[in-house]
Amino acid sequence: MGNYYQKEIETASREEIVKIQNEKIVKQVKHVYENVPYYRNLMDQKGVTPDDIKSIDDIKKLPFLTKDDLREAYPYGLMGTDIKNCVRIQSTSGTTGKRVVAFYTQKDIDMWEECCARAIVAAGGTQEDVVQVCYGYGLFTGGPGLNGGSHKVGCLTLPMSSGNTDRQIQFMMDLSATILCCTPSYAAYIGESLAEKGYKPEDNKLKAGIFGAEPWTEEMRQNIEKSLGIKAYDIYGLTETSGPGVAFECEEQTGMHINEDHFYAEIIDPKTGEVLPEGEKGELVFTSLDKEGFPLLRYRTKDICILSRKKCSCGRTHVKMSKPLGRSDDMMIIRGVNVFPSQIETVLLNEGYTPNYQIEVDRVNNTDTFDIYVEFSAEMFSDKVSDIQIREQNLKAAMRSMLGIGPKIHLVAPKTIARSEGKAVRVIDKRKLH
Ligand code: DLL
Repeated sequence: MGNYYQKEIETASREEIVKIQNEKIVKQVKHVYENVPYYRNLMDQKGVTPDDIKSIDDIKKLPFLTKDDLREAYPYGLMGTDIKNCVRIQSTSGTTGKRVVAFYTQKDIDMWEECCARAIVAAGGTQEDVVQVCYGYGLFTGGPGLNGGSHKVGCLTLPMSSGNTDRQIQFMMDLSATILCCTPSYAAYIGESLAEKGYKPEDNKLKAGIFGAEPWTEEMRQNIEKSLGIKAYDIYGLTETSGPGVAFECEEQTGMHINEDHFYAEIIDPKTGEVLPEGEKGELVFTSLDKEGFPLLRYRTKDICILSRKKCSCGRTHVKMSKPLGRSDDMMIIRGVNVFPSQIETVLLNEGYTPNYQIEVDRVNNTDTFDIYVEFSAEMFSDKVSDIQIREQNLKAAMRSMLGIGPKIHLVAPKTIARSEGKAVRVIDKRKLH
């Protein structure tokens, strides 16, 4: 059993959690109905009134919200309270279409930061720690969320933001940072840069990392844990629900506990909208039970995952979500075959490559092309063209056996694929499919 930031609620019995959810949902639906005309319309169209919601089980009666609704209601249409009560805006990192803009009251910020504090304590954080936050600060929720959580725990916080890796490393080493917060791709890059500068994993004082905001595999976890000499924890969230900290990993590292006293999770069939039983794979839907500024009900995340109520050895009782296994919209269909970028990453790391790669999909003469650019490491370097060809063929075969489809592999020199300081752009899909 580890430490908890808010032990009573993090280890509450099922009955206690349901009781809290029952009370909060009744209040929240009434609040939204009275304050958010956009959602009131959706409820009216479905013939549901706040009186129909008597407990958390009644949530199924409510209409879903989607990203399209957010676009339509942009910017203020889903705000849950007057501007005068809100103190902060955050926004998505997305560049397509209109951005998602979320609003926070001071109470919302406190709740969000407490969720992040739970994640930091679950990763072993205490007042003794020096937390280096290199998620982006600004509109993106990563920096502000983990920064706030780190303050709540009482850690010495380094608000680095992303980028300038030499400076990150200098601060990390000079100030003996013990916990690193950033995207997993940036963590892998920092590990690689440390090695290049001649540091061994044991030369840094880091003990843990809290990595999220993009999909990453178990293989990537092992790669980061080894290169930095730490335990790497996953953290999940989205701007629409506040930001990081909606769910976080504990010492078991087998899924992320969802902060169920604030966020109610459902898994639905993305095609029919039907709620699926525990253990089934489907689209994750969140209801924020007590947010005031941006109180989304039944928001469809498009993240595909599985929920589990299996007892956790850490003592936390909140339901766990698997790593997102893809998005209902990131799955690529290449020559009729379903391909998830995470499968490609798994193969690359299993075959001893670095996590520096890019996937390119295009359509030429009505046929899909599928190319993977991956860096070979210095040890693999060979002047002999035939050596490189053999490596490319082997990797292609490994991909084919995982994916059922063989991509064209391009081994490229170390450092030729652009490094990411935030979310890595892994897939370039040039096909116009929509
Ligand atoms: O990425 C919030 C965040 C910041 C989470 C820092 C964790 C750490 P958005 O930019 O709105 O918010 O993107 C949300 O990113 O729907 C997922 O598809 C993806 N995502 C977030 N965390 C994870 C994760 C932030 N741990 C979208 N694993 C979500 C896989 C993740 N995907």
